Amino acid sequence: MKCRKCGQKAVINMRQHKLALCKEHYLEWIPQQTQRFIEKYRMFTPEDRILVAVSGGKDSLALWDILHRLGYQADGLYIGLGIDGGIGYSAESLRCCQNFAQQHGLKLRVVDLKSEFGHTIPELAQKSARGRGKPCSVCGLSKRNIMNRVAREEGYTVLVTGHNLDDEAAVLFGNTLNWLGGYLRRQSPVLEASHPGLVRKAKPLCRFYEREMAAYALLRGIEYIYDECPHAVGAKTIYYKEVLNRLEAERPGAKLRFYLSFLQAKEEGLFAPPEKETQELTSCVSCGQPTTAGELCSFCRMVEKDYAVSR
Ligand code: Q46
Ligand code: ZN
Ligand code: ZN
Repeated sequence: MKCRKCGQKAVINMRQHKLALCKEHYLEWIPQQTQRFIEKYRMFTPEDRILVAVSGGKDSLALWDILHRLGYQADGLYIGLGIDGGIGYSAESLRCCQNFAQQHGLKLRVVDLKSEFGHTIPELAQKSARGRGKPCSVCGLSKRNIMNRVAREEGYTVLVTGHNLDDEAAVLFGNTLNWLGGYLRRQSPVLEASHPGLVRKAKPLCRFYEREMAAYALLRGIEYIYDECPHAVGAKTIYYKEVLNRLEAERPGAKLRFYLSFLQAKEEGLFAPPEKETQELTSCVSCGQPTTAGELCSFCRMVEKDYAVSR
């Protein structure tokens, strides 16, 4: 297989694009495409101050690398979840993020859940009814609260995450199987801030396949944590990813078409919100974040109750 641009040996063949590229041209193509998506979905401009949520995995570190290469002002945010799972998951992922930041002279902000809020994610999941022993719901809630809070308090205008096409298609598949209208309406490459207390969110990698990101990270020599979070085992999205991979193997491009046709249908008004869908948001009295949950937001209720008990 030869590179379509220069005829040298190709390192990747993207059947869905009918495009094979050599290392040099692939490493050029990815940032060019990312820039196209940033503009197409009006994610941000060079004037924005960008906060990249980094987990130590290939996608978020590749995203940080791409934004840096494109000349954006992007700092990293790492949230220490305190997950070990017998593989030192959090410690190793933090090390990868710090290593990347240091190599590229970039600023990494670290928030450690245990030292700032008293508990790790597994501890919170044990205590909280919301977790019922499974940490992902507690973890998602904590990450959303902290990411938005840091972005707001430190003057970032946009928060970006490394979700790739496989992630987005799996979530879309789950939401479609259950026709979850509210989630379908909100799923988008860019989510405008619907309240002064919220920061705009964007997913610049949403049109890249996971294997394209893995190839990019590898070819750029980015050191990332290979292991998935140990709590991801058995998650529904992993099952949806497998189903979609089977479809993709037989019909190259199926995943991308599924996602892009959804975006198109949305643009054409298929998921327009009902006229009276206004959710009242108030500010949490403890952390100031917008909430629909009453005086205290769900995150503060969870950590304050547990924290107060253990102090
Ligand atoms: S980090 Fe957290 Fe994920 Fe681990 S505990 Fe679940 S939600 S699986 S992206
Ligand atoms: Zn080439
Ligand atoms: Zn709060």
